[in-house]
Amino acid sequence: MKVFVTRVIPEEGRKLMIDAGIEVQEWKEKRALSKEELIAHTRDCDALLSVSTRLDKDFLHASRHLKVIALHSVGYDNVDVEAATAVKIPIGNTPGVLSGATADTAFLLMLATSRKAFHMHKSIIKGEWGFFDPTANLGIELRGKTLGVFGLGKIGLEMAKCCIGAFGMQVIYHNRNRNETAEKELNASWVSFDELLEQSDVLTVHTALTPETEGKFDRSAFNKMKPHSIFINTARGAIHNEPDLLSALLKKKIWGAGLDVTNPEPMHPDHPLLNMPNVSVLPHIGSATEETRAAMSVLAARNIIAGLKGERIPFVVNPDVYK
Ligand code: 8YV
Repeated sequence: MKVFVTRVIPEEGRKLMIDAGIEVQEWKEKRALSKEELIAHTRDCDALLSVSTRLDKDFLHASRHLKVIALHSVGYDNVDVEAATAVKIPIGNTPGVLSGATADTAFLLMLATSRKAFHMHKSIIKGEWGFFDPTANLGIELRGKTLGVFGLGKIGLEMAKCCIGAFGMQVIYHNRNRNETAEKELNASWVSFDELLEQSDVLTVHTALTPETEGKFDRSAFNKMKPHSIFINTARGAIHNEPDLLSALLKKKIWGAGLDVTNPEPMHPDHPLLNMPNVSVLPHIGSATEETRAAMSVLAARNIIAGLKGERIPFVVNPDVYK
């Protein structure tokens, strides 16, 4: 049995597959594969372990011989899941193990933005640490403020816990369905989307990218937010409209923004958001810790091993494939 892996992954996951008797063929070049290359490389493989690779209908139809596809991510917006189900390929993801690391990144962006930390660091490098002015470089404080979570699932819950523990923030959230565990554990209140926009001092996005959430944070949403609010997105860049975000910041409709995800990725190095004092941008490193990436590779490997044994994969995103 042979698996094609679209990037070099942590040793933990690779070893698990090798120990299970699977031949592991990794794509070692530092560039993404084209669709044609991906089809060609998976042609003689039984499984695919996919890292940040678009798997569209054409690819899935051309690769219907695959017994399983494991993603090295919790998000599966990169995959045409309906097409995978139609050709009976189970798709697996890596839920849970990256919640802490991703929430840490959201917290880091919130705090860095509130104190203009990225901008201040750049100003030292530019030789601008000069005369002390008590009215300059002022940030805003987070103690006792309201955290609004858009998509209170595992990651949102971790972020909310950090914000309560560090700053005693009140938590409000908007989900399609109420999260009663979070309501009990965090004393969080469900609010409508408009109320979330109007009441949050920090609004943090932790939802999946779906047709319903795509472009959700646009001009009309930013216009409803508080002028002193901070917008944080560590989920997917396509959930916010980037030109509308830029314009909301320039027009002071909101105070600041922290992004680990942009639209498109990578963000262009000349993008104006990168030079705004109240904006912090990171290059999609939410899950990038040694511990989390190792754990993700292990879950992905477990999906591959089960799929190749003909068993139900443990973290399936399209359970209909087993009907
Ligand atoms: C992944 C992510 O590491 O898991 C996700 O959904 O966004 C990331 O943390 C990245 O997409 C690479 O697979």
